[in-house]
This record gives sequence, structure tokens and C-alpha cells, in this order.
Amino acid sequence: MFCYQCEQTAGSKGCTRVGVCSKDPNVAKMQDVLIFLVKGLSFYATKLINKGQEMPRELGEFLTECVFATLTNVNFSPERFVGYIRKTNAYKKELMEQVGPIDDLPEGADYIAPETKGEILNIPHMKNLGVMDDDELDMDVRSLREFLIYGIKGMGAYFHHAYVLNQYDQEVANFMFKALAATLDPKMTVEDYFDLNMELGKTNFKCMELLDAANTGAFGNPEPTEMLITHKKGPFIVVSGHDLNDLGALLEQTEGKGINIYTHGEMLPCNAYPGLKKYKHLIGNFGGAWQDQQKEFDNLPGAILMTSNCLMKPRGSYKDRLFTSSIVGWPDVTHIPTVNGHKDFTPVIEKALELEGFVKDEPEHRIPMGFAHHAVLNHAGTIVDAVKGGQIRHFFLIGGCDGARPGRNYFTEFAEQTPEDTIILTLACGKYRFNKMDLGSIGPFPRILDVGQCNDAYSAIKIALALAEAFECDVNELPLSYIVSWYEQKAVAVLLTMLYLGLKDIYLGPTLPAFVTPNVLQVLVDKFNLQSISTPEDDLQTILG
Ligand code: FS2
Ligand code: SF4
Repeated sequence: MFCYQCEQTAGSKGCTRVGVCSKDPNVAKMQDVLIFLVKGLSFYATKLINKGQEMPRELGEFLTECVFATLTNVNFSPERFVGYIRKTNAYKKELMEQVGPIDDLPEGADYIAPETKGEILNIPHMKNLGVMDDDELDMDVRSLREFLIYGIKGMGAYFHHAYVLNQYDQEVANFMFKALAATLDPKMTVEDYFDLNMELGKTNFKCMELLDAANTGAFGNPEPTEMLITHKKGPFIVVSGHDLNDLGALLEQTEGKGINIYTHGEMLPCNAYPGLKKYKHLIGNFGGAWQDQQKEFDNLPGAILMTSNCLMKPRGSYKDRLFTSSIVGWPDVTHIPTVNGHKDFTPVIEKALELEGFVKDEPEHRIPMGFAHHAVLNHAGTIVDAVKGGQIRHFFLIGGCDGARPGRNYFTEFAEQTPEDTIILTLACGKYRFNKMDLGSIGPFPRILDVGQCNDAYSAIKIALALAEAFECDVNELPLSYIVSWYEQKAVAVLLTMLYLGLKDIYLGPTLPAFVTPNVLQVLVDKFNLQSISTPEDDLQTILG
């Protein structure tokens, strides 16, 4: 196996024997085969799209599921991948028939895979199959090709969360087909890939906007909320991942059953949506970021539902009370299927009722959250006045993924050291590094403003663009700096969006991606002044002068 798509990749080079994330070589092989197949599928789809034929939504959704399933910490189930591979073959045969014979067929585009687990695992190496299977490929071309593929995976995740709430966009789907098809084209140059990566950034911005519309359309605009972070007595379900649709359905199905619902990880921002917090049994957030789950779920006396990444190898002490939904999968963990667009969470509910739950209330502790674009921009005038009056000197967007590797204390220390006349905007699971700190407030605002999930980078960008408009300046002239932590491929998509929007001087850490070659990095430094984090002291000194 070879995989270097995430930040914790072995030795900062690549996982070759088993994934640091626990992905084994069999699942890695199936993911490689699936990505290879969907590239070919996309080649035929693009031929038809170019002739003016629209791809059915069902196919766009299927492609999205396939790429999302290969994102870090999502699906580890070989059986589910066999299912995806079979279905891809079937769709591909259909499209091949519609397109008919063609002369300019890239190598592997018409490949149809065998359909049993044993045969799939025995597929020999061939050009374009795995990341490193083409020895002759230019290193920088490979780097930008993989950059693009990881961006597609990240954007696919956002697209999925949007369309399950009925926000589908043909342009986003068309771009995914086009970009995946391009990765089979041997004539693609560094410049071509660079342009496609920027186009991904643009499309992903649209996709995050779509998801914002999906979430706020279904559940209203997040509102500032004092959220409970301690637990209460009684049976409960912990809901992790990113899927608001699943949480909404579970809240509906558990109403009046005497079960408390806690968000976990990236579900934390759900506590601010009026359409979700109207359920009184959504009582708060449990635990910290994803990498703490094995410790926090150990012998947990409640049920756990994982609606998307980040899933870690479950310990025996909670595997029987863990459930997956949507794209997530782990062998022998009960999966709640979607049947005609509906999920029946009865097994999760029964498990929660069968377990004892927490035996007593913890002393209550709440933290402020729910500062998405609508809530913050309601006070745009106050913010502008505070900046002009000198009460707010600078804004820091400290956001992105959390992770297990050392070096991430940087983000905690950075937040701690920010001066009292500065505001921190935060989003995604990286916020757990400092979101329980009380850093005081400036006027009506706590100094830490939790904007939401990783996809709510859209909210943060919207806030930045609105402030630039209010100050009548370029967004890069605002007193705002970006301190971004990355781990998986959604962060890659968000980074490409930030670069597409022309945001400069982004500090990225804890390490730079293994798939970025020195030449590609140099381009990013020259064009965008992308910087690697150093120490909080030095970076603060550079930023604030
Ligand atoms: Fe965090 Fe994991 Fe949100 Fe990432 S819970 S690192 O996939 O998407 O952020
Ligand atoms: Fe390694 Fe990350 Fe790939 Fe898992 S997803 S195999 S940890 S690079």
C-alpha cells in the first residue's frame, strides 16, 4: 500500500505497511481500485457532459459517495468497498455504451474490475492505479495531481452533507467528473494541474456556500448559545461526525424517550442551530476532539453514533455500542442503512436504553459558541467601531483540524498568547485545543468566537469579506491573520479555496503535507506567501510587529 493523503502519514512520507489511521493494506487496495475506477467513470461522463448531456443526480451522488468513502477515517469496511466497486462497474458499462468507441482513450479509462473481494485484492499493479504506480511521472505533476484528488475528496464530503439536505448543484458534480477525468490524461502539465486546483478552490467555495444554505435552510441560523460541556444523569447517545441531517432525524426519533443527546467532535456547533436546539434533550457537548475518542469512549455507558469522519479503530470496550451511518463503516460495527432516504435509529435507541447512562449529574459548566456569519455580522457596526476606536487591534482565525501528533500545542499556546485587544475566530475540531479557555471579552463579544465546523470556513470568509467591505479595503489589508491546522482532505479543499480567493500570509501547520514537493511549495510561497508555523512567540511577533 502507499498512502500519504493525511497529516499523520508514517514518517511524514507515506503509510506503506498499514495506515497510522488503522487502514489496512486490503482496504487501501480497495480504495485505490475504487478511485481508479471512478476516474474512468468520470472520463466517460465528461465526454457526455461535453456533448451537452446532463448526468443524472443519482450518478453525481454516487461519485460523491465513492470519493467521500476514501477520505481519512471514514470507511474501513472491505465489504462496503466491494459494493462501491460493483456499482461503479455497472455505471461505467452503461456510460461506455452511450459514448461508443473512441480514439483518445487514456490508459485504464475503460478498466472494469473483478467483483469479488479475493479477485479485487489480486488486481496487479498497473499505470494510474495507485499513487506511485507510474514510475515515470514527473514528481511535481504527481504532487499537484494528488493535491487535486484530495481536494475533490474534501469537497465531496461537503457536497454530500449538502445534498442529503436537498441542496444539489450540477456544476459541482460536473467539476468533479471533469477533474477526476483529467487525472488520467498523460498530457496534463504542472500549469494545467495548478489551474485545476484553483478551479477546485472556486468550486469548493460554492460547495461550502451550498452547505451553509442547506444547514441554515433546514435548521435556521446558528445563534450565540451558552453550551453545556458537562454531563447529566441518565441514558444517552453521543453523536459524532458532521452530518446535521442525521442528528435532526435522531433527535426526532428520540423525543420523549428519556434519552439525552450529546454532540461530539465536529457536531459541537449543532447546539447553536434553532431547529436542533429546540429539542430539549439535545443537552450539550461531550468530550474533546476526535483523537481522544478511544480514551473517552472506553466503557462509556451510552450509545455512540458516528455520522462521518473521524472514526478511529474502536476498542472492544465500546464496539458493541458504536453505530455508523451514512458513508462511515467499520467491520462488525452495526451500520444504520439509508432506506428510501430514511434512517431508522431504533438499534441505537435500544442500546442507549439498555445501558445505564451516566449515574449522576456533573457540576454544570457552559461555554459560549454559535458565532457563525449571521450572528457576527448582525454586529458588524459594533465591530467596525471597536476596530476604529482601538478596542480591537487584530483578528486571528485559528482553525482547522486537530490531530494526535505532537506539535499541535502550538495552537493552544498561540491562542493563550494572543493579546487582550485581539479576537480569535475559530472553527473545526482544532478549536478543542483552546475553546474551554476563558480569555475574557471585548464589548458584547467573547474573545473566542466559535464560527462552527470546518465547512463553516465559509462563514469565516464571509465575515472577512464583509469587514473588508465595511473598511473599504482589500481583504488582505484587514487586521486579520490565518493560523490554519490541517489533518485530512477537507482541510486541503478549504486551503485551495483560501488560495483561490487570494488570501495571503496563511500560517499552516503542524507540518506541511507530504504530497507537496519542494517545487510546488515554492510556488505557493511565491504566489501566496504561504508559511509554515514556527513558534507562537515568533509568529505573533511577525504578525503584530
Ligand atoms: Fe476534524 Fe476530522 Fe472536521 Fe476533519 S473531526 S479532522 O475530519 O473534518 O475537522
Ligand atoms: Fe496513512 Fe493518513 Fe493514508 Fe491513513 S489516511 S493510510 S494515516 S496517510
